[in-house]
Amino acid sequence: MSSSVRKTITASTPAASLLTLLLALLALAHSARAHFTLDYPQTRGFDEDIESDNFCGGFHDISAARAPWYYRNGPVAITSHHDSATVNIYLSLDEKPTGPESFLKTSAGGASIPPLRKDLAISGQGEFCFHANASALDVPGSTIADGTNATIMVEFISVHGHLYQCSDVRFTSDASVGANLTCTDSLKANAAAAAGSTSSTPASTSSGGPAAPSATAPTRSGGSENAASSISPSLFASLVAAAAAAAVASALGPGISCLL
Ligand SMILES: [Cu+2]
Repeated sequence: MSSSVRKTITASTPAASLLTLLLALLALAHSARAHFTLDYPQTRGFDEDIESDNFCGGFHDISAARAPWYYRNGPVAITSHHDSATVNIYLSLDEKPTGPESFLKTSAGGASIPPLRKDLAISGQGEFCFHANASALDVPGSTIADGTNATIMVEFISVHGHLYQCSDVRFTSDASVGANLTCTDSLKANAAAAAGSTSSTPASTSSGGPAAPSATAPTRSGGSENAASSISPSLFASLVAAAAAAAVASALGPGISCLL
């Protein structure tokens, strides 16, 4: 937080002191919230400041160790820090993807690669998990089998634009890999209907997924913001609405405030 902003809001009234406290808590909450994270399979890396880089959220190098991933219907788990978002899951079959185009076409032969999952509309903050079936993809000239190296890229579209995370994996046909995750495709009803009617979404109908209107995931927001909210929800809301919008935006820098 810049000193000029802090000075402006640190007037000597109790309300201003409370506002200062709230802004400090909000700054903490922001750093803990971080748009979205890829939780499984393991992300290449996460930096919220460069997560909008459409090549793996700014992490361009292959991970030292690939994670085994059940390619016939494996889980992809994220945590969303926004109330609503749309998720796409892409796949590259290149040994070393060189850019976002590696997730659209193979480098050898230029065959197009359909998305693993597309237009997954999610509602509510917290953990979400989707199944994806790479074995259902038709990619001429490429082998999709046990032992194939691949990279998964998750695109998360929210009020903060398009954000990306990648995971380097090695396909396994061992269904027990990742099976310890509780993975239910928690999509909004409208997204489920859309996915169900999209024949080009190969993985969407496996395990009866999209038709189940399991609606929204439970809201699990970060501890910092909960602490701030519990001071007084209505005061919190009005202070934030009146003053924090401008102050937090300028204090935290352009473009990235999870509260705006
Ligand atoms: Cu965000």
